[in-house]
Amino acid sequence: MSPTITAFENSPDRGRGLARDMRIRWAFEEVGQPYEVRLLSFTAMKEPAHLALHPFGQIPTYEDGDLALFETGSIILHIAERHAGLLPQDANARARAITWMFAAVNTVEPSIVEMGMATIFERDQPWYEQRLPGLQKNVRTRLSQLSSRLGGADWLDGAFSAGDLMMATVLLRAKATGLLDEHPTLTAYLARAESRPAYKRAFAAQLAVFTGKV
Ligand code: GTB
Repeated sequence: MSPTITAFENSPDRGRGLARDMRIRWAFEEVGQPYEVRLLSFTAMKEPAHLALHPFGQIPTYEDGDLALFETGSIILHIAERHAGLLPQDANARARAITWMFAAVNTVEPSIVEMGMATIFERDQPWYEQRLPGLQKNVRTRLSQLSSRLGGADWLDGAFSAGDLMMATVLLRAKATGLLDEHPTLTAYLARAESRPAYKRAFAAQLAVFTGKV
């Protein structure tokens, strides 16, 4: 039996790569592991059956035999540790790749998500225009720092790794804020990631949920 993940039955972006099941789909495609997808409505995500898998009532989850996981970082690390292709063999390089996974979700993603959420949910608030510059500044700081570190390299630390996979999916959300365009190094990095055949297969599979074209 292939592992099963959960995903949105109705995603706000209509399957264009922003919902976090994209990360898991991409990781599976990179390592050549087939997978099943169970689609959930927003109502079903908050019901006991799903809460037993995911305490916060979110997607994605991962089930394989008697193992159930939530949190994309944990799921991708699990996949990367069991299959070749997403983490280097060398112990130090492996530790650095895992560090980039954490940096993506812990250090770069929060300001991007905060700004994205404010743009969607707080746009009509009287204080939104005052708050926006601070939110943008926080995103710009992280993107500048990341761009400086990447410099002229193709990937964050040697060959493409789970760290790049995670960072690229975070940058997809930054692209939606419009601020990524200020950093040609990062737009080129993201384009490199998006041109990977595994990414394209994952993107097509997520989109197919909404277009019906497999
Ligand atoms: N830290 C968790 C992880 O990494 O797994 C975060 C999981 C998470 O945020 N899941 C979101 C969710 O289930 C979907 S990905 N939200 C519903 C809820 O909390 O009730 C976030 C997301 C969804 C859709 C878009 N979009 O369409 O633009 C962008 C981001």
